[in-house]
Amino acid sequence: MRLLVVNGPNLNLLGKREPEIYGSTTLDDLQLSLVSSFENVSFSFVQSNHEGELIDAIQKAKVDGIVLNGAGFTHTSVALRDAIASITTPVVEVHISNIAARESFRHESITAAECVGSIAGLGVKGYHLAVEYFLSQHAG
Ligand code: CA2
Repeated sequence: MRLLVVNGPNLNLLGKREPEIYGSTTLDDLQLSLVSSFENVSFSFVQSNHEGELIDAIQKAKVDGIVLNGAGFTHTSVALRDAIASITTPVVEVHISNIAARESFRHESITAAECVGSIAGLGVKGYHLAVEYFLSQHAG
């Protein structure tokens, strides 16, 4: 199965700043861990600080599922939501931190309603759990 993992703005800093919120795993560590944990999955990875690049990646994806951490755009971007709504590929939203337990402006996800489901607050393990979900669906 083919999965695209999309990470939004500032997640290139994962593991390098604010470890008390986001942990010490870097984005490279996370991507390598996914590849080595799921040998039967063909992964592609996109990280961008630019809304349009995230939208292009979602529109162009030829995969069986998308794991999306839209980061700050989760709470602001109608355009990102529209991109998710425009495709038939299922999207699982992941947040490393528990957005419900943080500042009120993080409580609303504009994108979540267009996703099949969301995982938040379980650290980078959430990405692995999202992949497990897709694998369970793929198995029928
Ligand atoms: O918890 C998450 O995964 C978030 O999507 C992360 C976003 C935040 O705006 C969302 O509310 C929740 C922020 C990503 C910034 O990532 C950093 C990682 C390390 C150091 C600094 C920023």
